[in-house]
Amino acid sequence: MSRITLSRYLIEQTRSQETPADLRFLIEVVARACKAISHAVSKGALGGVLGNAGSDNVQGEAQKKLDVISNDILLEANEWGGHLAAMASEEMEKAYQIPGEFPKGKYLLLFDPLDGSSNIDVNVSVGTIFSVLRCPEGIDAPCEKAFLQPGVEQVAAGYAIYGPQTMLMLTLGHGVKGFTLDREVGSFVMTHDDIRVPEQTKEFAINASNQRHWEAPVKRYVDEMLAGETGPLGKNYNMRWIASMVADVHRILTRGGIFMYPRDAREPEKPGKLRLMYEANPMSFIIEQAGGAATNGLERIMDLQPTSLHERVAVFLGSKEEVERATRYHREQQ
Ligand code: P6P
Repeated sequence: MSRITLSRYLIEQTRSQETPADLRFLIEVVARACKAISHAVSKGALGGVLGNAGSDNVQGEAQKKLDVISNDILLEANEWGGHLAAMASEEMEKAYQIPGEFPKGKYLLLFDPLDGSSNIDVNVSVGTIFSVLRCPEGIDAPCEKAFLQPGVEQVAAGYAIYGPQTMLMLTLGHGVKGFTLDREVGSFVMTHDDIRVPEQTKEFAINASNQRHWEAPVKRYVDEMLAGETGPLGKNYNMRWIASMVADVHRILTRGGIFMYPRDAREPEKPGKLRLMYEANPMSFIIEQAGGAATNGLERIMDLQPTSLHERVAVFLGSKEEVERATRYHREQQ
């Protein structure tokens, strides 16, 4: 059987009128940028790209050299094509306007160029997360407000994971497809046609060192899983925490599980650590398209109305049965 490359998949989606040609072009450009990021990441110490850049991002976190390199790769790849109205990134405080010499398009692209970058220096999988929105009509220079759309408005979302394999997981709103990079040819080849998250699981992901800071529903839920088959859930659970959202979510997309980053008492004024617009929303879109669920403990993440570009959110996502249980415990606490 002939291989289905990302390009062939996108052309066939366009032919069936499900994917406009300029959205197809956008995805191909982002995929090409992810190949370049994969190449930069894989050099490691040999490429002089490890360590800190000597600057902080908008969250006040030290930027890694590869954070900045990855961000620049995505900006440079996307700014000239005429498919975007503007871009936004975890690494930039304000929206990035398309330079005047280039035509503008109708989409907004948001990304975390290198999620989990604290893991790079220890050679753990990292990734690029991206989300695509339509730019509201009649806006020539989209400022932050144009981006503030709920996750249900996304027309596409995906991530690249730079691990033992480089893979691109993509949804255009018609399920989730997985593509593996064939480095010999330089093409992403479809290796996972219709990915489904198992409704049930025995695996959870949370940073357990924060337990003393969690709210009561999270403590109850995790305690019940730790109680195993002798406890109220009647089964033994396993735990994984890679501290790279792309890697943890990829495992869950592949074999089920629940990923949790709850709000906690360390920063009570913040609803959580992860960012809504370019981490939680795209990952929620993918997980829901694969039959899973994603809430902030109380509400569906993709229904949340954003109020700022870099706002944070609590995240419970993955196997539907467990996300519903965690959410039920929060609602009972209300
Ligand atoms: P912690 C990486 O910095 C990140 O944003 C996500 O990729 C990851 O899930 C989370 O933070 C890890 O946070 O507090 O466990 O280091």
